[in-house]
Amino acid sequence: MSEEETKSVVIKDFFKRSVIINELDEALKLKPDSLIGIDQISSDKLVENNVKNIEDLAKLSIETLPTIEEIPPKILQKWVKIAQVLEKAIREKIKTHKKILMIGLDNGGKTSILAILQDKFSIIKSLLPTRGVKREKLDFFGYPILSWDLGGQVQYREKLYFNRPELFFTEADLVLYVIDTQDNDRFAEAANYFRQVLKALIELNEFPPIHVVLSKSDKDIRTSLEWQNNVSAIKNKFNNIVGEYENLVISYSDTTIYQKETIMQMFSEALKLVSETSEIIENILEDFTQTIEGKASSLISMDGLIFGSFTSSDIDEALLNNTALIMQTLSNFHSSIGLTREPSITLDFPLNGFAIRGEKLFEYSELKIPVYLWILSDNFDLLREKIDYFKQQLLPLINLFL
Ligand SMILES: Nc1nc2c(ncn2[C@@H]2O[C@H](COP(=O)(O)OP(=O)(O)OP(=O)(O)O)[C@@H](O)[C@H]2O)c(=O)[nH]1
Ligand SMILES: [Mg+2]
Repeated sequence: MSEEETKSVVIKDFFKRSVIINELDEALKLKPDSLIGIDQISSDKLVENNVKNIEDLAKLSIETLPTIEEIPPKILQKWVKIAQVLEKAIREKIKTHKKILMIGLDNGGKTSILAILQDKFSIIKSLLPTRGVKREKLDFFGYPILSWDLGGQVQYREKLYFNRPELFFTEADLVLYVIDTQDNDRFAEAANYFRQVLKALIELNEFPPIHVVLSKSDKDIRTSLEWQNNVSAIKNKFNNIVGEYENLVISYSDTTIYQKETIMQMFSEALKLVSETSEIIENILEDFTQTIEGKASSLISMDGLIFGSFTSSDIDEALLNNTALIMQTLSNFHSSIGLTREPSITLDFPLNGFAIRGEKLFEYSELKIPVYLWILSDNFDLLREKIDYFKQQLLPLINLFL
């Protein structure tokens, strides 16, 4: 399938099956109830209020939503966001790939992280310092990505990147700034480089989301006071730098190449910053969790990308996500020895009065990667009844995640 055709299919997934779309541009002129999740009565109410089609719906502003009788504001907000994503996708014909910049001092662990992400475990041992910039096209969880790994040795930092910043720092969709948490002698140097990168971006009028990767957070040292002090020192330094600029926010994740799941969680957090649809996915997960009276839910691909989570407690979220990632590793192992993949996986904690269950929802991208909806709950009675409704809403959003 050509990229154009793939995209039409992705967009058609937003519409009810009975709706026939010949030209994508016409799709925005359809009545609101041609979208999955909008019923006819609500659609008629929208039309009465001059929201005649999907284009009108996308034009509403989330901040100043009109009050429409019988449509709760939260629901209307969700529909507006979906209409906006759809409009953008149709108008832009979707950019073909996202560009991710990996930046940080030499020896920080950038190339190693990219290697682990691609399951290239055996090359780690023989990695050499990256010479200049290494560009690579990756199939990132089934999404096309271009990674730019900027070698951090001093000669490149001093003589290359800042002499021609427009060649390196433009059109990035995401910046991952990698810092070695074990190398406290170089925190000041790392912070200094970070400041230079920020300055270059701002001068170029580029404002990609920035995620700081606290690398080499190996399991055996994480409990040590020294490592914890190191992390606090890094966050202090970096937050101070960011504080000098208005409206600039950064987030952090810690990783170690010895636990692939830390790298998957870091990428999931970072990609959520880039995603157009992650916020809507999380709204839908909230609605779902409340509808089935669960404690937490997460949508995770079999290769470990966490599209979104909902919970009212961070402990429940950590419990659910970590359990789900390990159960998925187990399921992948079972599949590798020839067992059929189970559509539903459950782990029971009878003494604690709850269970964790993963339901396979669908497969996405040309790689046919299974996606599971994971739920932490003490009662799964409502799940069977409601799951199809949410599945239909989530699929198109996953296809447009990046
Ligand atoms: N203990 C530990 N060592 C790591 C980890 N990640 C990377 N390393 C080691 O750190 C060294 C440098 O890793 P690279 O990935 O080459 O670093 P880089 O940031 O790409 O360096 P440049 O290409 O010079 O900018 C290698 O010896 C890795 O094995 C980690 O999570 N824990
Ligand atoms: Mg490197």
